[in-house]
Amino acid sequence: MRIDVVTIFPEMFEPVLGQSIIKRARNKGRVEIKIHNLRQYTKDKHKKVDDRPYGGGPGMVMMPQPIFDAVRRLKQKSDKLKNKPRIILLSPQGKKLTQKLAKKLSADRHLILICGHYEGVDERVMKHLVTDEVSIGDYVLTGGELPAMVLIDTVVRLLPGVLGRSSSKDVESFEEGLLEYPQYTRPAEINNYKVPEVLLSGNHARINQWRKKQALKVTRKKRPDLLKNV
Ligand code: 9D3
Repeated sequence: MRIDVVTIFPEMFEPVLGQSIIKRARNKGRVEIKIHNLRQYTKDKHKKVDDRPYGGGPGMVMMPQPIFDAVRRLKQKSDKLKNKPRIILLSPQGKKLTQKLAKKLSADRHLILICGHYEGVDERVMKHLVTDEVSIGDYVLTGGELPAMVLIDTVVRLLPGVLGRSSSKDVESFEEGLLEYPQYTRPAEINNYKVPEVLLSGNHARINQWRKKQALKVTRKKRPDLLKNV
């Protein structure tokens, strides 16, 4: 998969996307991630990316020209591969990012992410360029950069060959709609707190039964809303 990000804060990305599983996925060639500075596509000497809203009112609006030009340039790479990129605007008005949406996005060849800012983006960008508007939840952030990184993180870990076998099973578990069962590691006792006896029993039928029951119990207690989907 190829992921292009268009942003006015390109420096925010490398410290996050250059770590851990995403770093490994990039090094293994499972994903190519490129960050593009929107200011490179401006045409005035001050590299202006925003302007005052027509009709008046507070705040600034992201100008359409640098965004159209940046995305036109990035689309050319997809045209050569004979596929249409998905052009995603990270926006508080978007469809909420869920595991289901992440799975759908992970099947694509090329994502172009546009990070919004200020009071908003010129409506013509949404109408004529963007194919998907995505939000990460109902709270107000300062821009689309953190949401873009969240989206990249959740999509990249779903790409073939990125996760090992052991961690891919939690993909299934969340999709079954339950939280994880409680986990323990050594020591078997700390500050008088003991690991549940069943886990030390070696009886895998009993252990599996216990874990299933615990997963239900934990879900009922912490996220009862999830049980409606099971
Ligand atoms: C002035 C009204 N604001 C809407 C509540 C405008 C506005 C606020 C914050 C416009 C952009 C932003 C910056 N946030 C994002 O670009 C954003 C976001 C978010 O704030 N929450 C959850 N998901 C996302 S995705 C992009």
